[in-house]
Order: sequence, then structure tokens, then C-alpha cells
Amino acid sequence: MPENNLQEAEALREFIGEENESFFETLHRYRELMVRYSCAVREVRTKFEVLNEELTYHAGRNPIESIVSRIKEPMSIAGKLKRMGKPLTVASISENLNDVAGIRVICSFIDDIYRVAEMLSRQDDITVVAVKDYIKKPKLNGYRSYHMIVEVPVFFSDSKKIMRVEIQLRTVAMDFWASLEHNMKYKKTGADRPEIAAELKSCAEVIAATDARMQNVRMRIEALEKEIR
Ligand code: 0O2
Repeated sequence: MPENNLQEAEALREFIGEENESFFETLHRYRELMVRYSCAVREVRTKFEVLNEELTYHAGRNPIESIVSRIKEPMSIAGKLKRMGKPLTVASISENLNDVAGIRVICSFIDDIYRVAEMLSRQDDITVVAVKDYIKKPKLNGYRSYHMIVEVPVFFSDSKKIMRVEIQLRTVAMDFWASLEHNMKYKKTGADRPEIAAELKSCAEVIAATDARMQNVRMRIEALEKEIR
């Protein structure tokens, strides 16, 4: 732990008082776990950045438009554990949740998603725990994305930890829909009314069709370029 974190931990221990040592221990272990998740996110993010740089060099276009990552907020962690009926303990977090560390990879085209997902899966320090293909099988509301849960080893000063990371891969267009739909659902008012749900689903279908057409245009351009060469 860096010196300033150690000092902060000591100050916190003093503030909490000896009689509340178990509370301090819990906080300390929680923060330590979050540091581990944050390092795991960095490892996986770097892997995607490396793939993107190499593929851009060879193909002259970037398959990844952007990458965002986050560590789940304490309230969301507690809320999810409660919904699952699991204990609210630090150990329970890594035992029961797969999405504390999350990375969203926004790709240019649908085939880029499968390409980079496959390349990541082939790396020998990555274990794919689960895949949900909401592109081939969209959710009923129209949501599309390719989800993976992977395990990655992270080397710390005195140990190696296997950490789980949730990866969501989607196109710019899928991300546009999911972000707006998420915001509207979050604000609630009328979001689950049948006519609103139907309209959102219809938008998702238009977007999916446009994604397919854009990929087709790119492939036609690539074919024409090959003919000219
Ligand atoms: P947040 O705030 O984005 O993290 P599991 O984790 O496998 O036990 P879960 O959580 O249903 O079960 O997994 P799933 O289906 O893979 O979905 C996880 C995440 O995908 C969600 O995380 C969202 O980020 C995204 N997602 C799934 N369905 C939808 C959807 O219908 N609309 C939008 N906009 N996003 C969706 P969280 O934890 O719900 O939220």
C-alpha cells in the first residue's frame, strides 16, 4: 500500500477506535478488494488497447472506437447482493458478483466485436467463464451487446489473484441505444408502458439494420480496393 494510503488507514483506525476494530477491518478489506478489481480492469483494458493498436497498424482502421471502464459503486454492490439473497460481506462480493469490474468496448462494426472477443479469448492468461451473445439473440426489449465474463491473473507484491471482469462489447450504434434506454429506464416515468417499450424496440431494430448495412458498405469498399490493387 502506498505510504499516504497507509497513513490514511491508520488515521481511519484511530478515528473508528479500538472498540470498532471489526468495522475497520471490513472497510480495509473492502478497499483492498476494490484496488484489486481496479488493477484487473487495467490489465484487461491494456489487452484491448494493444489489440487495437496492432490491428490499426495492419488494417489501417481501428476496430475499437473507445473503451470505458468502471468499478461498481458500493450501493450497487450491496443492492445486487441483497436482490440475490446473498450475505453482505466482503467475501460474498467476489464469491457472488461477476461484474464488480466492468469494461465496455465500443467497436466500429459488428464483425470487429467478434474478432476482438476471439483474440482476447485466445490469450493464454485469460479464462472465459461465460458468454452472453445478445447480438445473435437480442433481449426482448431490443438490447444488443456481446457480454463476456473473464478471469485474469493479477500479480501483486506478495500474491497472484485471479480476478473476474465483465466485458461488454458493442457497436457505436448499439451503445447509442443502450445509453439512452438506460437513462430513460433510470428516470422511470412511463418507461415500461407497452407503447414506449414497443417504440424503443423498434428503434433498436432500425439501429441493428443500420449496423448491418454499414458493415456491408465497408466490405464492398474493401472488395473494390482489392480489385483495383
Ligand atoms: P450497470 O449499472 O450497467 O452495471 P449476471 O451479472 O449474469 O448475474 P445480469 O446482471 O442480468 O446477470 O447480466 P447481463 O444480462 O449480462 O447484464 C449485465 C449488464 O448489461 C447490465 O448491468 C447493463 O450494463 C447491461 N444490460 C443488460 N440488459 C440491458 C438492457 O436491457 N438495457 C441496457 N441499457 N443495458 C442492459 P447492470 O448491473 O444492470 O447495470
